[in-house]
Formats: sequence, C-alpha cells, structure tokens
Amino acid sequence: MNKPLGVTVIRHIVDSQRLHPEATGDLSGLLNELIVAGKTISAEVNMAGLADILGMSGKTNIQGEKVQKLDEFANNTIKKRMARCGYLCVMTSEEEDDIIPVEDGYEGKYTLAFDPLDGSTNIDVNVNIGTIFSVHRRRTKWGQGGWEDMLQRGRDQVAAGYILYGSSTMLVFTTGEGVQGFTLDPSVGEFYLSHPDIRTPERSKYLSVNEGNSHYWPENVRRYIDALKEKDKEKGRPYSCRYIGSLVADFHRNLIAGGIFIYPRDNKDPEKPYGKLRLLYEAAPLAMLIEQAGGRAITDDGINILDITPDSLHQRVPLIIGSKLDVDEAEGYLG
Ligand code: AHM
Ligand code: MG
Repeated sequence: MNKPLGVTVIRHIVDSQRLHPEATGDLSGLLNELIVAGKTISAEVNMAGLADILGMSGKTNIQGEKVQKLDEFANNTIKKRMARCGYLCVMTSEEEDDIIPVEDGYEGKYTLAFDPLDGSTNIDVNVNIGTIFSVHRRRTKWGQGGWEDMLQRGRDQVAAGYILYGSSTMLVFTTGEGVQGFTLDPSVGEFYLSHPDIRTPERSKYLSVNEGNSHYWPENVRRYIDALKEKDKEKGRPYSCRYIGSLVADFHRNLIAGGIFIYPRDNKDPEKPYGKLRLLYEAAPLAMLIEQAGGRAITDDGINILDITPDSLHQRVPLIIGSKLDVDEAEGYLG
C-alpha cells in the first residue's frame, strides 16, 4: 500500500479550524502569512554562506542594489508582509524601538510581537538561528492598534511559536491545543507535520546556561548550577551542558530532548538588571510553548512568565524554562 501523503501545515491548520465552527479563519490566515515570511527568510538564510562567493555581500550587490544584513532582511520581510495581511492591528519587533502600525485599511483583530532573527551572534557562523512570534487578540475596538494592545501578558496569547533555520528549517507552534512541529521540504516549499503533539520530557539531564557569566549571578543561582554539576547517581547528576547562544536553538533542543535553560538576572550591566532576554519576543512565546508541551517557565524569583504583564515593549526578564521537574527543583533553590 502507498504511504499516506504528509500532512502540510496548511492542511493541519484548516483541519484544526474545522473543530471550531465559530472560528472566522483570521488566525489561520495570519499564520499562513507568517509561514510565507518564514519561508522567504529561510531561503535567504540558506544563501547567506554563499553570499561572499557570489559577490553579494557588502553594501551593494553585483546589480548595484543595496544588500541588507540578514537580521534587517528578516525584520523587513515580516513587517512588510504582515502590515497588509489584514489580520493585524499593530506589531512590535525586537529590532524596532516603537510599535509598528499596519497599513491603513488593512486593520484586523490580532497583534503580533516578533524577534525576526534570534541568535544574532550566530548569524555569520552557520549556527541555528530563528524567528520567534507571539500573537494576541487586540484590546482596542477598531482602527490602528496601540501600546495597550501590545502590552498584554503571555497567558493571553492565542498563538506562539518559532521558525528555526538549521540543518533543516522547522516550524513549531501552538494555538493552545498542544505543540506541533513541521519540517520544511525545500524541494516543494512545504512544511510537513514531522513532530505531532510534542511533549517535553518531564525530567532531563541537560543544562543550558552561559557559565561565562557565573561571576555576575546571584548567589542562589550559582548554588543551583553547582548542585547540577555534583556527582549524584540517584539524581542523574552531573548534568551535561548544552549551550549554543541562540535561545531558539537551545530551547528547541531542550523541548525535544529535555533540558533546563537558564538566563538569570545578573550584575554585569547596570542598564540590564534582569538579564538579557525580552519578555514579549522571547520569554512569553517560549513559555506558552513549553507549558503546552508539559514543561514550565518561571523567573529566577519564581513568578510564572505567563503571568507577567509587560510595562514596556522591550522589557527584559530572567528566564528559567524547560522540563517540569527540573524547573520545580530550580524553584526550590531560587524562590
Ligand atoms: P539576540 O536577540 O540579539 O540574538 O539576543 C538574544 C540571544 C539569545 O538567543 C541567547 O539565548 C542569548 O542572546 C545569548 O546571550 P549570551 O551571549 O549572553 O549567552
Ligand atoms: Mg533574540
């Protein structure tokens, strides 16, 4: 018998929508547009290594056109496509200071926060990077959206996910009914369901943290990390360390294989007392994903990431995220 055809992401979205007769299809439409933006970025990321050889790097390409850096390209691609998709009323990007309006006449009922290319230090070295996104329903009634539409807590997200550009391109997302993973078949340009109903292992043996910063950490964080490195057969210690410095890649590995990722507050830079990661573009969407997959995400003082109402677009937050029992244990040390 022939093998069944793979389930495309569009098929999956349409099938899920059928279970909700009240749905208007707007969220499906929004996700479809984002997926097209993701595929465009994926193609560009895959070409990046060839840019030098083909004479496309630097300020202008061989046609004399201005060449954009990959993170600018990703930001512009999402911004332009989503501004006239008709499903959004406002956006915000990790790359932009202010909120991003949509095109007049195209206002819709959702908001989008995105990190266009997370893992910026890895862009030029062929290491996994990714686009992270977070979708909320608007709070204002009509027209262009504003700050109050953007500054909503993670618990109220209607969808969240990421597109990971790596050895293969993957889309992982949730609309609050579990986490689904899709892999791009570049030969036909389609994402196929490859990781249905992802559940993250309850207990792990992997630790993802930038230990180079340990000097700047609070004492309780240091104690916890030291404990994970102790020899204790019963507890499966010492843990192995996995850290690449692209949150989206470190998170993805831990989601599938189990693990705990920590970026605590530190005193490295008085301007950034809460660590480096951003609530709206990084912590909140990944927190929704991990909860949907059976894990947990908290701050280093035990607050559930999804319960934090942001007070600014670029608010940073200490993040502990991963396998449930590991986060429970971390909480014991830190809370
Ligand atoms: P970015 O959005 O500019 O790429 O910064 C966020 C990144 C995360 O992907 C990653 O977890 C973190 O910075 C790594 O920071 P560090 O180099 O301090 O470990
Ligand atoms: Mg980032």
